[in-house]
Amino acid sequence: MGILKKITGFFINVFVLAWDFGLFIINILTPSLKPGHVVPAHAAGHHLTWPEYVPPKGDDSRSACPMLNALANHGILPHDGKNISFKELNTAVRQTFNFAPSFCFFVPKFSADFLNRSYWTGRFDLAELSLHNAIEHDASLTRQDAALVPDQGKPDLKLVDDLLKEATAKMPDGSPLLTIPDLSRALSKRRKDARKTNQAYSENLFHNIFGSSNSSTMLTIFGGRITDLTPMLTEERFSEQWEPRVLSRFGLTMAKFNGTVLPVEWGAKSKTAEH
Ligand code: HEM
Ligand SMILES: *[C@@H]1O[C@H](CO)[C@@H](O)[C@H](O)[C@H]1NC(C)=O
Ligand SMILES: *[C@@H]1O[C@H](CO)[C@@H](O)[C@H](O)[C@H]1NC(C)=O
Ligand SMILES: *[C@@H]1O[C@H](CO)[C@@H](O)[C@H](O)[C@H]1NC(C)=O
Ligand SMILES: CC(=O)N[C@H]1CO[C@H](CO)[C@@H](O)[C@@H]1O
Repeated sequence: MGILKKITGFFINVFVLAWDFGLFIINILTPSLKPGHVVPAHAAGHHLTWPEYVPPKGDDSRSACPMLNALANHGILPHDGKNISFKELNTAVRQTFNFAPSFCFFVPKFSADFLNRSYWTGRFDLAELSLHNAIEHDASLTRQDAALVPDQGKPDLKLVDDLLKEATAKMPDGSPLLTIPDLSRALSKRRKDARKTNQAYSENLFHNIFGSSNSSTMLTIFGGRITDLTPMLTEERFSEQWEPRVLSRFGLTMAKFNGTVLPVEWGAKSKTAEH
């Protein structure tokens, strides 16, 4: 990478973190959104009605990310999952999941970088996001390792079932709820199992933290609700009347998110050490 690119990259990161922290503070100071009104007007899913779900077929492109696949399955991103701009990804993730704009810029920019494309003008197919050891990593909760199952575009229903069964808490209406310790336990089981079954298994702190971040969205954006996670993880579909459970006016910031991720990762670490 050119030195100029490195320097620009550094300033972009500093800017995004400062922007994110600003939004974190503004979220504390401003009133929350009302349940039922999280998805903005003119966006798909406003007033709790989602565009029709059509499962992927033929050579539709899908990624290792259940939530991005759901966007394509509901036609919020192109249904074939191809030729998507990074800017379009940013907007779709912000409006649909109520992630903060800082996050919605950061992750697509990170993806454009590892695909050697421009964030501003570049395009990608969903399957390209599954590049091994960029974001995609071993011991995921809904996918077998890439060395065992090269097509990362489909969930492994046995793994999903194992995960959903970990939920120990209950909603007031009695439906099951996934907690931080539940998720830590599930991650540490997956890591132990993947280590045993995959000759090419690799793990490092960077990917562990990303793994915990990616799965922690199940606790934040999905509020741990198994009734919403079940269609999302098995069919990559929004449940009827779904909306993000994060009510912050400017969305879920990376600063706030870290408050969930670190306890999950800490719990998974200590459980793996115990074995
Ligand atoms: C902003 C663009 C995004 C990109 C580029 C992206 C990319 C990815 C990739 C490549 C993976 C696979 C990681 C692995 O190997 O486990 C992944 C997993 C995951 N992502 Fe995303 N993602 C994005 C947004 C989101 C959003 C908005 C959510 C939730 C609302 C989400 C939730 C998840 C979850 C729960 C997993 C873990 C699945 C598993 O462990 O099997 N992602 N993401
Ligand atoms: C991708 O989309 C852009 C912009 O809409 C378009 O100009 C281009 O021709 C498309 N490429 C393919 C391969 O469809
Ligand atoms: C991006 O460029 C780097 C350095 O030239 C190269 O090692 C890497 O394989 C490229 N990645 C992709 C996805 O093409
Ligand atoms: C949150 O944690 C990630 C690592 O998961 C780190 O890169 C980032 O700087 C942290 N962000 C903030 C705002 O603390
Ligand atoms: C939604 C989410 O937390 N996605 C994370 C998945 O992992 C990548 C990189 O490995 C992070 O950049 C994303 O923030």
